[in-house]
Amino acid sequence: MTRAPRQAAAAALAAARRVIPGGVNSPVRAFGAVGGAPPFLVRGRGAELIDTEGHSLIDCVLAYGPLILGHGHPAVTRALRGQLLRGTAFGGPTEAETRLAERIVAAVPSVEMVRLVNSGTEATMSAVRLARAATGREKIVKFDGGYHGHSDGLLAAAGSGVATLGLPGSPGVPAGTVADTIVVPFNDLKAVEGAFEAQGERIAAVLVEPVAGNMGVVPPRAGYLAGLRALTLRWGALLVFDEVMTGFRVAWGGAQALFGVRPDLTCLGKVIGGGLPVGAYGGSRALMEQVAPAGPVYQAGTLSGNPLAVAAGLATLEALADGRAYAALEAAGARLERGLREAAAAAGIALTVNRVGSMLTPFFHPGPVEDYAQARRADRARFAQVHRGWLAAGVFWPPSQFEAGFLSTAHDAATVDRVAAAFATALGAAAGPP
Ligand code: HOZ
Repeated sequence: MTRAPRQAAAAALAAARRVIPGGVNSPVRAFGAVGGAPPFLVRGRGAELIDTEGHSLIDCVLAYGPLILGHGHPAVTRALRGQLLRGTAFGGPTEAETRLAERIVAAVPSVEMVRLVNSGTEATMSAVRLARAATGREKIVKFDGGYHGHSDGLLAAAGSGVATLGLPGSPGVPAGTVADTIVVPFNDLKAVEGAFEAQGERIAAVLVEPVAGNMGVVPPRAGYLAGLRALTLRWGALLVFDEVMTGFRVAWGGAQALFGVRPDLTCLGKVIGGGLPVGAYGGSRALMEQVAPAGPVYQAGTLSGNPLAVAAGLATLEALADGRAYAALEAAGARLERGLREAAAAAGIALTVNRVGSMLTPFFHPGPVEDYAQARRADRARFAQVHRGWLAAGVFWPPSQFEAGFLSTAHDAATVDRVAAAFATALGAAAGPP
């Protein structure tokens, strides 16, 4: 594929930087970890994105996960168009909110009631508040490299953009706020046991991405999630699954359906909004009825349950509900994993591909990659070099070692093979020292 020089993107980034911090509205998008300017995007269709320079890109970012059906899926577009004509915000309840909640309750094993919010960040911070209120305890256990949005208490040792920028945390977060956050390594039950032995009576909840997705994809070891369930039950703490990334992505019903472990609270986002801003948290009736106005735990939002977001989310879940999409997503993910492995083997480069269904991360590391410390040992200079080659060959992959790549139902076998072939080309070009 011959590609025009990326001058327009550089100019667009320079213009954006004059009025937006770093030129982007979410840090990873600035391409700081891989170099160069990000493509400025104009439109998407299926698995394809078009940038301002007219380049066609295979989209493996998919808005960082929401677009499980690809861009412009007819059912989602139809639902959005219909809702657009009826109104975009009402400040009062709609029946569609109940239908989306019913869908979520029917699908997610541990959820009996659910509250819609506007983002994953809101979902996790609200779930933490509820966990603290329900237990009367203050401390939260989270995992090194786990990312749960940008609320103060959860920015300790965080993944995603915090990891990408190599930040220890964030100025502006009061020391007292993170003092109640206990950070332990992911996939290490002994470390969690140690935290409970040290301060078990004070721990309100363990907050975990059941498949870590913000240190790159790191699946749970066999028995790990069940072990967290047993420990939290033993100590009277709540288990909170942050399924913002995995919910309706790795399986209908999320990671808790896939791994057969029921948390007390579940945070959702991304796929349940079909590409519009949304989040949700849910759990047992007894817990959720503590949320205002049913109970005293306050949480609110002007645009919560927004009709457009709900319409896109409902249309997306309806398209996924028969479960057939998950078989196709698994096949596409397995095909890409195989393609990446074969390309690396042919180039003689050590590669570990971590994957659960249609979310995956290549680490230039002999492996295993089972926690954030191991993810950090991957060769990020080579990742950056390959990322540049991938982009030059027409593949839009998340510009960070610590983000997940995604596939959608619009990524057919030929498209997946093009992503793998572009990876092989990029690897060949990057075979020398990075
Ligand atoms: N933290 C988000 C995904 N892990 C990044 C989203 C974005 O930059 O758009």
